[in-house]
Amino acid sequence: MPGVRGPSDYSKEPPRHPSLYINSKEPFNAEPPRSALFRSYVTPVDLFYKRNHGPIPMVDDIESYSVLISGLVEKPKKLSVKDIRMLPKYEVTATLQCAGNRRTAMSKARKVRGVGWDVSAIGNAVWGGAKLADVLELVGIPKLSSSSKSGGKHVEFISVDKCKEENGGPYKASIPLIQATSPEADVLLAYEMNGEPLNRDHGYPLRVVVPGVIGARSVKWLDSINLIAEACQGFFMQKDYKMFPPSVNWDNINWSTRRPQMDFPVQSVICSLEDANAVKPGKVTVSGYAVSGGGRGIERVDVSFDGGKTWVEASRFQKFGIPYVADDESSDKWAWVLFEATADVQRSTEIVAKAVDVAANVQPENVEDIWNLRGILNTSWHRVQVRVGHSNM
Ligand SMILES: Nc1nc2c(c(=O)[nH]1)N[C@H]1C(S)=C(S)[C@@H](COP(=O)(O)O)O[C@H]1N2
Ligand SMILES: [Mo]
Repeated sequence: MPGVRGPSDYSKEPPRHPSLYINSKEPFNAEPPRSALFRSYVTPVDLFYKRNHGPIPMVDDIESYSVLISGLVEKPKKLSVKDIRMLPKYEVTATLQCAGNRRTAMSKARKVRGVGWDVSAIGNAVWGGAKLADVLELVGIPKLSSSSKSGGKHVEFISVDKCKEENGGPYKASIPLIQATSPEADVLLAYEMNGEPLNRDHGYPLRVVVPGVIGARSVKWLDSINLIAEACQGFFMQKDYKMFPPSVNWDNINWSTRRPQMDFPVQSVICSLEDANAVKPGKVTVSGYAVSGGGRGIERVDVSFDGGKTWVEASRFQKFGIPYVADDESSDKWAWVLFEATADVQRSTEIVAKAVDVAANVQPENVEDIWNLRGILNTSWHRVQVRVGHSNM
């Protein structure tokens, strides 16, 4: 494995920000406090959630690092970091969201299996790197191909981390070739995050970023790329990150009946309040994030200050001073929007948020209706309780 290797224990983990909430120490899974998310449109790297399945890989010698592209390609090739940096550089602002975001709330409805996450297994970053569509041209696959000449229809990304789900093998995932070779899909081999070289936690020296798709497909510490006829058969594609109906349990599950989850659905979360809060009577301003998969913009965010009986429309924004218009050229199509709404609150109540994307998809009202045994894609209306105290607060 040229240049990058996956350790077999946790003795060489990188330093991390002390304010992260740690959901699991080994492998390291952590998310920032809610307040870190709505404070800035671009999430600082040290506060960006970290989702791992094994010890963090290390680079001993960046000069010897290369990515091998092989499989069903006419011209297999090894690419060094230099080769990749020689391609045109793109900066894509994209929100990465773990499919397990808000799992803890789903497990309160009924038990689910998986790492518990509050609402911050999500972050928005400016990813810098080469487009995968340009990289694949170097091995003879033209733009907008759904099949290579030798029958490759999927692009598999293989890492070097040692994951117990893969019996000590590396993390891997794939996307369809048509998405990989479409310049519009903005799939990157990224070497920068927020203008700095990637750090170890987020995939140094090179990671895949698949905008609009659950985080699980954005493979970190890329070692090789494989052109294959069928989707990747790895654990994380076939035995995890699939959405099942509420009737499926661990006794009757048949993994092969479902497709690997790709795009995520419309989501919104209030980040300025915790699940339960005490406030003084008067004006309450709530803020948070809203995002949808597949590059669909956010058409509207509705906020209710009375448990969902009546709604006000929140204001939406991305970049300072530029009005957000869903699907307009001026907006970042792969990125979240932040929202804000204010109301006069005199009584204890439940505050609720729900977003609508440009395809008019709406978040489901209740978590029970979308419960699934792996606890993925909890996009139910986000609710927080506020207790209003009139004296001695
Ligand atoms: N090699 C590798 N890539 C990986 C993972 C992993 O464990 N190993 N986790 C995936 C999952 S489930 C998510 S949500 C994102 C998290 O990326 P981040 O840690 O940069 O936030 O990385 C994805 N890529
Ligand atoms: Mo994830």
